[in-house]
Amino acid sequence: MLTIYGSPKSSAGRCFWCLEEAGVAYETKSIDFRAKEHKSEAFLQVNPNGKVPALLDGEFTIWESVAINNYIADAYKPELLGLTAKERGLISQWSIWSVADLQDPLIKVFIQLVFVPEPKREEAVIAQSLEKLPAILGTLEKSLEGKQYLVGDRFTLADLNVAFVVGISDDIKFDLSAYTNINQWRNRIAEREGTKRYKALCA
Ligand SMILES: N[C@@H](CCC(=O)N[C@@H](CS)C(=O)NCC(=O)O)C(=O)O
Repeated sequence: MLTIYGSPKSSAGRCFWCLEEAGVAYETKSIDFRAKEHKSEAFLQVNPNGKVPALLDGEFTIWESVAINNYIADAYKPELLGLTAKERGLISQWSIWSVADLQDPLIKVFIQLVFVPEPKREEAVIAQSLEKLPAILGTLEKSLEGKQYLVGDRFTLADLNVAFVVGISDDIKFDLSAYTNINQWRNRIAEREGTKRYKALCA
């Protein structure tokens, strides 16, 4: 039995989604941040960074959400990782891009709007981050031109990891209406049973 630490509404969300796509049985251990459980000796044994998510598979432990997804796919649904070296390379490219480039401005705005009380908000951080989004989202929009999915014309970890981060735009009410290809791709992904099961966990 697999054990995932964290909540579907955190960075761990992409791992819950991947577990649902892989169709593998798992149990959840939520971590009480207010009680500083993530910094407890017991949890630091699981993830020395004191962060969620982390995944246990028997005696095996892994942390860092994109790496966890690679592991889940590799172990339980390898086609999500790509069928050829070229597909696997491109899926890795998009997965890394989602956290290295796309996530940074979205998360900065999310933190300001959701966690920082209004009088203390750093409007400059919000403005600078929002300014970066059109170019980054433009890369995704162009890459999806004439395509159903990012790699190999079927749903893979590239779609899951990128769509998870694009989802932050809903939380910050960023208007995506001009991005036709991204919207069609998101609608396609939303129809998947794995996506529906994951979204139900967040409801
Ligand atoms: N790069 C890590 C980030 C994990 C992360 O920052 N998790 C947050 C929750 S969304 C956390 O546990 N924060 C606790 C802390 O930083 O003390 C991953 O993607 O797994």
